[in-house]
Amino acid sequence: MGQSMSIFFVIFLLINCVFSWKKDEFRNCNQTPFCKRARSRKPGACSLFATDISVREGDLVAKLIQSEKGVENSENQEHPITSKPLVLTLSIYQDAVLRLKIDEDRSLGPRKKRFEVPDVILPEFLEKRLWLQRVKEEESHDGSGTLSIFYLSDGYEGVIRHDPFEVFVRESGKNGKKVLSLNSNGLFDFEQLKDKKEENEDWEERFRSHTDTRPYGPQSISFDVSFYEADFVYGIPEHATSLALKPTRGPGVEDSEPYRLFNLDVFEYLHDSPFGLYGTIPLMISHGNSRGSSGFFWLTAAEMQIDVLGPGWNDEFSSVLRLPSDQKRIDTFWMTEAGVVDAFFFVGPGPKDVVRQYTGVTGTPALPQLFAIAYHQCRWNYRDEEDVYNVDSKFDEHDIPYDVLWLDIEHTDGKRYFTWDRALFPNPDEMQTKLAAKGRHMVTIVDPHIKRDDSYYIHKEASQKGYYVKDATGKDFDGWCWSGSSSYLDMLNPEIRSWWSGKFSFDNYIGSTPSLHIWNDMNEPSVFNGPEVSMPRDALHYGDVEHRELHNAYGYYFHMATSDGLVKRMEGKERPFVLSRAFFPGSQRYGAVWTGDNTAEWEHLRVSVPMILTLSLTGISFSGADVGGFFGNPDTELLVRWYQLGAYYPFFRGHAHHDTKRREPWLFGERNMELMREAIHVRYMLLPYFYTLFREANTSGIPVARPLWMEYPSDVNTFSNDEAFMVGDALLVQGIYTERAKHVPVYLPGDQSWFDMKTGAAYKGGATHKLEALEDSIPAFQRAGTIIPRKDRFRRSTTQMENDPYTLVIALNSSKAAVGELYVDNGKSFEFQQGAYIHRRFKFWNGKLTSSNLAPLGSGHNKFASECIVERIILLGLSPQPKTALIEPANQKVDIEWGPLLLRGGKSSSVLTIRKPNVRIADDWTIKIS
Ligand code: NBV
Repeated sequence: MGQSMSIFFVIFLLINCVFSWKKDEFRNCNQTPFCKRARSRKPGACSLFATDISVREGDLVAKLIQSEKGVENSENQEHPITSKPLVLTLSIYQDAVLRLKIDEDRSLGPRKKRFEVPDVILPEFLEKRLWLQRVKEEESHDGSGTLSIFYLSDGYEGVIRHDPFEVFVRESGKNGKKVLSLNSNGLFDFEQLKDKKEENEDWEERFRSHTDTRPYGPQSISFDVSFYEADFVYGIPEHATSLALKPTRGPGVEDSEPYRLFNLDVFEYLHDSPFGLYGTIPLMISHGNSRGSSGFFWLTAAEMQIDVLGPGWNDEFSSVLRLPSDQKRIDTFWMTEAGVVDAFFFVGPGPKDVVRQYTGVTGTPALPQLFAIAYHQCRWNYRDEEDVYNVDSKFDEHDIPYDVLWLDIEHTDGKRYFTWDRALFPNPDEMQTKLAAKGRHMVTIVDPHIKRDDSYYIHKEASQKGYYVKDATGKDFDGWCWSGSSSYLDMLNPEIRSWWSGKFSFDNYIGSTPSLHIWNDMNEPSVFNGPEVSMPRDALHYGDVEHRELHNAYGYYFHMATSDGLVKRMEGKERPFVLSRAFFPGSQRYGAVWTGDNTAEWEHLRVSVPMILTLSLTGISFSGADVGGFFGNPDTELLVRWYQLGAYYPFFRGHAHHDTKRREPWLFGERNMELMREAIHVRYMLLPYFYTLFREANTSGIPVARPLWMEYPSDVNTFSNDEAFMVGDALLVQGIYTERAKHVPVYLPGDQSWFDMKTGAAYKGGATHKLEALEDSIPAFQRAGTIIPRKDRFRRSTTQMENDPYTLVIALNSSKAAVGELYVDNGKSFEFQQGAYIHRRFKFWNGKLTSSNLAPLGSGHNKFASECIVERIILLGLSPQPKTALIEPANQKVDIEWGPLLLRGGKSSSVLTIRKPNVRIADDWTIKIS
């Protein structure tokens, strides 16, 4: 490292270590020209009308033209509107999805095509397009003019109002209620690309010491979207804030920033802020008691800012706007710097329907390998091989299972990824092999900044091949990051992605073995000396795409190429595991994400839940937060509570900054270690249930961790509850977020009972219970009417649990019935896609527990075999005490036991335990209790 470089680093680190979140480093809306302009627009300002409406090749096509009044009005303004028409296209798809595109009319010759994000929408989705047959015209009943109406699905129709134009979905029929609409408040604006004719501020923008050129002038788009019958809106990660989004404008809202969607590496982020963090998903979901849910998704990769408009925000304009007064609604305002309108309307009507509709467009989450959903141990940094062996053996010594040990940036030779610091890690393959012998895996970090060092093979090849992102002058973009002077691969280019993925082959990545997986950090991308710690907006990508158009998708492409690399190196035989910090719609297909650099504070523990639930709602099911908090030293109680909560995160990893004290579970005394071990044990015990849920997410998009209202959509008490969450449909978990808590209130929804997971004690649904806060666990309840499969024997890692027997926990509802599922495959390969799995349905009804097949019969099935048996069945909520249990039809008798499950917090109940029925999970069977 050169001297100047070292000085730069020291200064950078000092600045970052001394201060927390540096507000001034990041732009607010006022400092962001497109956001400032858009926010100053008044409702009703849009004077575009739809004309030339026709059906072309199964789509509705129209022109949007500026009315004469609109052109006149705008001439006196700072940015007069161009009067060139825009082209609007509406397409309909199966499952009631309406897609709206609006772009410039290319036949009128703008010199550049605006960027449309490729590689996100599934090809299968495009095949679901329906041929729009007929458009009928009618006069609206509320006097708002002519409407063109078309069939969307049974129950819904799409509508375009002509003047001023508005697009909406409504329930079928003349007076059908609106579900979602765009431009009802007349805020639509579309800045068309321009050629530089005169000198003015259009051609560049400045922030602090940075100037970004704007060769095409301002090119932003903004519009309002309304969600009808909505009580709350959710989604649009990533922000550290509540699950139900708070209004950012309107009466009573002081000076709030809009929710910003701009992938940024934010140092020490705050725990309650609309500020943009590492990833972006422009999907908003509404939910309300009267109708249910709907969703709106805008596919653009440019910076976006979204206002949630509080009630009464547009009161003074109500006479200009023709909004239905008989329907409650939430208005929102979407602004983006560039791109096109490519928006999707999802009608729901249930929350799960919206998630299914959205993941139908962008893909369902990949099914991870089994090891990846177990516990991960990370730290910046495990120093050397000795440290690794030591940590690994301590887990065994203390009987704590773990599956993956992680190596952060210091394991490399000078932050040259794919290399090893050979002084610290002389035998990386041997190290991995030794861990693999215990069934454990390792993860190394691979960041996108490539050290500009001619002796580094990746850089040498990349620069020779011209694979780097270019700066505005056409030279390789050069920025500072961990590796010093660095360049960034242009991951938009498929050829470069393919080259990159080849770098993970065992021949290329020396010292890697099949048990090594990958962590992508800093892929926003983070550039220490760039504007807002990222890349200049005028940097250039493949196909002359400006970075401003692509920014939010950069990390997505990097994640994609890395994940493809792991698939390739194993010749398609194993599922990849790649954790990414940046994300975008579709990231769920490539691996897990985590919530970045949180802090060891109680409020960060609390906000981890809404952050994970928001990701879950927007397709990213496999996510977690750093357990313990990345920055700072958690006190022991906080650390223990974090393990107890983290055990239920879909992605469960302990991680810490290098300046923090070591915090492996055995460093806090016997009792605290026991508590952390117990928390990790709970996760291992529940792995069969979690894995079944990951498979459900993989087939349907329905996430593993769910807001309560996803399971109880008509219970208003759940709508803004983001302290508790569901794991699947059977488990409710309530975190404890305060120090030395004596009591914890837990709201249990529904009219059925809930059973304390530890004691089996029953609690009434539809009530808030004030529970004693116990040291040994956080409250977790099984819903009556469900069956949870578990594996209760503790091993070193998941691999060693493969042949272990199962426990089934049956929680009976008031009809003395329950159902549940179990999904099992080899936990590793893609063969499940050809049907190599076991999928069972368990049903308890009328005193009988039956196991039946849920997998489709036919080719490929039965290719996965398992000898695993059920060794124990626990029945909660049974009375009176039964006398016998018989396996039918042979009527073979099995041992039963009646007694308390466990005494805790003064409550316990008697449960029935059926011992050693030893029926195989792969078989059909019935056990009768009487
Ligand atoms: O690679 C070092 C860290 C990593 O441990 C952390 O998890 C990332 O979010 N990384 C950020 C860069 C430095 C952060 C101060």
